[in-house]
Amino acid sequence: MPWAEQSAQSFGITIEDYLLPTHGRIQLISPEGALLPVEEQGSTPGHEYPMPDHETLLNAYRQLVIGRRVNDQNHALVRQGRMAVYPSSHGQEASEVAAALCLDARDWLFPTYRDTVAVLARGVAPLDVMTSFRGDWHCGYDPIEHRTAAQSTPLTTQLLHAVGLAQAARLKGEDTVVLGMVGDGGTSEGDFHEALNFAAVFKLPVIFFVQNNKYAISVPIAKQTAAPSIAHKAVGYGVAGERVDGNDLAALLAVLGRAVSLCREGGGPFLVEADTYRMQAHTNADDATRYRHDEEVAEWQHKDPLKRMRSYLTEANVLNDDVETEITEAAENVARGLREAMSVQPELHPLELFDHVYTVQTPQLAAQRAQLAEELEREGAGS
Ligand SMILES: Cc1ncc(C[n+]2csc(CCOP(=O)(O)OP(=O)(O)O)c2C)c(N)n1
Ligand SMILES: [Mg+2]
Repeated sequence: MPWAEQSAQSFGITIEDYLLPTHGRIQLISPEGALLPVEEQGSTPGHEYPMPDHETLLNAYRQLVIGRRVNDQNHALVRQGRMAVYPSSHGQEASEVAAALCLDARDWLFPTYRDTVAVLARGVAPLDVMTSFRGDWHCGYDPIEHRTAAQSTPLTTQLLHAVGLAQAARLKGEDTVVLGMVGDGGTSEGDFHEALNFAAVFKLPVIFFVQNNKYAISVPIAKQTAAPSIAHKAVGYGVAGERVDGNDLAALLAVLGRAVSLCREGGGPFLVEADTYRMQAHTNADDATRYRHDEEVAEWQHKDPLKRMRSYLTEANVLNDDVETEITEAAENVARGLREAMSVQPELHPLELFDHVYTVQTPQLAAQRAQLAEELEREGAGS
């Protein structure tokens, strides 16, 4: 029996009900921080998700606070001219943190340029993550050591790499789960469809995690797709899709956690769409006021993932002033480290730009390298 039918049967539902996302989306905690009654969680048969335990939530909340602080610190460093570019995930931190924490050390994460907070939550040192955004080096960490690919700027290429890695891991007999991150705009790329189809046909343990933050730079989601939701796209490939409140850390951990378990047991791939919002401009090169209204941003302010989790954990007596102070101090330490490191000018070697692009350099690159070497020498001679 095909694997999806088997999973559907284990939940006591039809294959269609298994592959299609729940009606609406999964949400466990209200924007005010209250645990929602089961009938308001958006769950339908086979799409029920238990609440993660307090220890898991507190650990994730800590990453959320650090992630928000790093987002805001980096935003400031760019404005001060100390960093080249920073695509902030302010407002999306719950999705970022959950993407990393649902995985084990043996798994692999494939992030985009927006997913710095996920890479941090995966355990990569903050300064190493920021190296590429400063323009100092292609990638500041060792992808193999952290089982976290370099953050991808070419849209959606990372999903093909994610699928390829999952296939390779299977051939090696490993039980690795791979999570590939992508934005709403990225789902319009051919690579998205190819990656999903390949993963589905070969039943690979890949989670396609789409952060639908409503915009691809200035292009709104309504101009991106006519599908009822991005999660609905999964069914066309025979992949199970789920839609989750992307600002609800508890719901994200529950949905992604189950997707990881099912993938590990051979029930993958999965597509999870997080319903979230980009609170700041696309990058420092973008003026968001030119294509969206303040009222829309204010509406999402109300759904802030951090405030929601803080309220819930405080009400549950898991978080108190002492714990909150300790977490805030940890976040401040990370921010201070970033500020100090970005105030020092590293000595860079421009010619290194050409290294590691290809194993064997193309004649064109060799010529460009020679040209730059000559220009640098001339400059040096003149100074
Ligand atoms: C292949 C490719 N085409 C175009 C671009 C330019 N580009 C950079 S970000 C972006 C928008 C992507 O939007 P989305 O996938 O929703 O991610 P978000 O930035 O919202 O996180 C575009 C078109 C690119 N980086 N790569
Ligand atoms: Mg987007």
